[in-house]
Amino acid sequence: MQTKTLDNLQEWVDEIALLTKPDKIYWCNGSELESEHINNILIEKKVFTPLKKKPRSFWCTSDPSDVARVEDRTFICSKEESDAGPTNNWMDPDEMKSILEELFDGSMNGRTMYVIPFAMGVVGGRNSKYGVQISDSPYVVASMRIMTRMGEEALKEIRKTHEFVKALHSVGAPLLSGVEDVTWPCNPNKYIVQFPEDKEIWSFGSGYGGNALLGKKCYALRIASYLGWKEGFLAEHMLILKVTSPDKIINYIAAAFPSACGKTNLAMLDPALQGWKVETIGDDIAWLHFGDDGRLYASNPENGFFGVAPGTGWATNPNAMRTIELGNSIFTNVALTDDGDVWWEGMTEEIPTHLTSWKRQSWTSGSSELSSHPNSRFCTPASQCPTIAPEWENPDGVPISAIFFGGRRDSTLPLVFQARNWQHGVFLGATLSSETTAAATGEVGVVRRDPFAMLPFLGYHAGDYFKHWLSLASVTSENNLPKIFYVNWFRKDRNGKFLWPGFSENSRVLKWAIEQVRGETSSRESAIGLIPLPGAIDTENLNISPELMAEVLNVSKSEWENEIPLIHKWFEFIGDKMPLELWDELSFLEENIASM
Ligand code: OXD
Ligand code: MN
Repeated sequence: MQTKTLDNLQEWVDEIALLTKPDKIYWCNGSELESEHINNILIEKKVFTPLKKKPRSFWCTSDPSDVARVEDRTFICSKEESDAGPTNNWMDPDEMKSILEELFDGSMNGRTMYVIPFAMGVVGGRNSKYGVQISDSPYVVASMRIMTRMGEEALKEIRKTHEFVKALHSVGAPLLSGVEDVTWPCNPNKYIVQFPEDKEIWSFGSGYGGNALLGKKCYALRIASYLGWKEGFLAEHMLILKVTSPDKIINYIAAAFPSACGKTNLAMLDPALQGWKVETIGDDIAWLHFGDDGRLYASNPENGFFGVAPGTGWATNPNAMRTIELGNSIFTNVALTDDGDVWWEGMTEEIPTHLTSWKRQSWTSGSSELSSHPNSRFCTPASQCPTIAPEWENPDGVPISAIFFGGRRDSTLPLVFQARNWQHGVFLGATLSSETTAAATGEVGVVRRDPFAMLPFLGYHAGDYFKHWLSLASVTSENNLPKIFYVNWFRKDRNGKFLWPGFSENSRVLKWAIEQVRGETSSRESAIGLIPLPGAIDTENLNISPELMAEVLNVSKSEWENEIPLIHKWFEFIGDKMPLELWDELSFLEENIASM
């Protein structure tokens, strides 16, 4: 006999089939055989080009208009507008559903509708959650198999738990009979819609990962952040790493940086410092739950990495390179080499003389165009990463001792500083700012507030979210909570040159933060928080002068005088729900800067 949930699932699948009118329905089981079958469909349709140089790996290019997340087409349709807040697009859920129903009507005509059961987190884990994505894209099926735990096991758990998020996706390109398909069907009219109270996602018109792999941003961040608010956990845009110091003490660190600001690189860091070891737990999303001991434990709900390709190379992230060398990967919008491998800007020092560009055009070195789109991606299994920590699938997660917030700022924010306490740390998260990147459509390089690096991923009102963060201090003692740090790898000198070398040298900042966590204090109070004392950051074997270190750690009165009005404006934009505690923090900062 079928359980109620299975009936509900079947009912939902029937209802969506009636609406979208596919030619066929296929339930995914996640097997190897199925994967081969899906890949063969994609090869036959010329969507996938198998790589000669990497096993079970494929080159793929999108429609040039469908290359990034579409934030202006992303909606949080809570019942009340005041629950979506000023940082989200909102529409009344009934009104939105009627628009979507019209768009989805017949949208899968001529295509196969895939039913994709998946788990976020390990199947059966205490904090894991489940979903079923319906999609008309075999590219989505192949990618979901890498990025989530997809198939039979997840379905069994859905039968047991009676809980799943309904995640509906269509590329919005019905295929008329006799008409030849394009390699990347999509629709210029895009909608990425979350209904948090109904635990539903409706995504229309795009095949790009952040818009179409619904377990990732739509579920594990937007829907899960709302669930976290209601259920008492956090769903965050954070990497998770494990650091082992030379004395074999282990610390776990979570770090929130906006999209395309180096989370994957930090998560797989090869430390420049002798005797230090970094291992990877996750590179993009962390769910944080309180353990029985009152500490925060982080787990990575994903199963793969969907990393930005350009800038990932043997010099900057050798562990990501080793991960993809093992194959089983999908490369989208990068360049194809003449001998059947992939290449992108920043992969190797030597630039190939000839490539096929992401636009499928012949490309020669010296060309004024980039060979790969700046937001081109590799999609690869996390288990293949040589630095993956053995506990990355620990269902209860790992205890976090420090949280880093950071962005891409060419001035004002020093290389690193520490919050005085939890409330101050929440202020640092709430005021996080960064220059925009190619991960979303729109202008690149514009400074914007990106609170907790969650601006595009908040499933509810930003003011309520800040309150939720503040409230954690009343659940446990301050001592149990992670210490909070703010980092900026991207500060530049007057000539526009980066002041800090970054990448493996960032291990020096990790070391200082861990010393702070361990109470081996080497900092001083400044107007903005605790700053490393001169010489406290280990610069051994690094060719950097004390003067340059002072510049990269400088707190400039005039730069902060320019910054404070921007924070003011931001808090006013959040409106009545902006917590008073954070206004107090701003006043304190203002007084501190004034008296510098
Ligand atoms: C991502 C993003 O793809 O943040 O991780 O856009
Ligand atoms: Mn991300």
